[in-house]
Amino acid sequence: MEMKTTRRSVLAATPLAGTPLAALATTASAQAAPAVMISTWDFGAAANAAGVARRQAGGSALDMVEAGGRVAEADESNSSVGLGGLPDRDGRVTLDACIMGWNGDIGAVCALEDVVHAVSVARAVMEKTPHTMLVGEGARSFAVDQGFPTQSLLTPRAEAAWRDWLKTAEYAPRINSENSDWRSTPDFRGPGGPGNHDTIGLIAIGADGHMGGACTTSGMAFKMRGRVGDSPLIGAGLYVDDEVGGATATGVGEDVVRVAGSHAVVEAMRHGMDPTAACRSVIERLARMRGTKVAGSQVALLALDKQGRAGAFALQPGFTYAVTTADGTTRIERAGALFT
Ligand code: SD4
Repeated sequence: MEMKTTRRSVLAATPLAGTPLAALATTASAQAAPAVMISTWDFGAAANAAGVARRQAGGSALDMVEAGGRVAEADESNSSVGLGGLPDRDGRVTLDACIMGWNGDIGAVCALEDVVHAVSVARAVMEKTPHTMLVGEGARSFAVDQGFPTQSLLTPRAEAAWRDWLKTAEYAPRINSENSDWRSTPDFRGPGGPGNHDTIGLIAIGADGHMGGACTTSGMAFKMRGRVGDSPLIGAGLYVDDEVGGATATGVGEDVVRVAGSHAVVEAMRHGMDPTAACRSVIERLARMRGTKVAGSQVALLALDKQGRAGAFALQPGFTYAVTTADGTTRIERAGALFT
């Protein structure tokens, strides 16, 4: 089935008079046709297309999110997932990923090197080992044993960006930097451009009605060697509960971990909030906890409930996400934000 993508700015950041923290509410997603797949950023449209194609062939939610994650991982122009991801300070690309099924099956890899499809390695950890997470050299050895091909993940463009970064070697994550930071051509600037990619988190409802999710990333650009963010951590970068729904996160992983962001969103939905309200409640909790320490950080949370309602909320404006229905129609939505 042909995939249709339409752009719809559902939310716009509007300051509330006299309020330093301007928050937005959304009802648009709740009124839309039920979604079967959501993923972070505009780039999620291509991932969702691959995922929903799997669903239309009878695939499970795990099949959908793995297929979607692989699209992002294989895309060299994507600077924060898989091949072409920006490296750590030592110039090494290290991948974090996790996957979670409807029945609590989980698998994850951290600091995986030389293997493009970290999400598939995470799935193999889940399905073929007695464990839930493998890291570093152990993760790489396992992947090789499983037949995953190896290659350098550092593309010439990512290496050039790293060498440029080394001139100042300042480490200060910038808001939504993955959308525009190091890309030099106009095509890579701003939401909606073909280079508008980021860490990808995906939640899906499979042909069998069960839910699943995945998250895959090369992590924060120029991170310290050995640093692990939220993305491979079940409960932080991803959580799925088949009775309720699933959630995923993007942005500064350290801040997502502090509030166990994705799990907190799912629990808020369990207690009756719709996905947007649930995401907003956790963003507000983070802001209360950290105050000015998160004033310059981006954290975005994205959720899909069991009814197919999608929603998101972020600390800062600029977070977009892709929502796809069973017929393959995708819309890009813009999340509300706490700060303006
Ligand atoms: C991390 N959350 O490693 C990831 C990075 C990310 O957009 O999402 N960047 O902290």
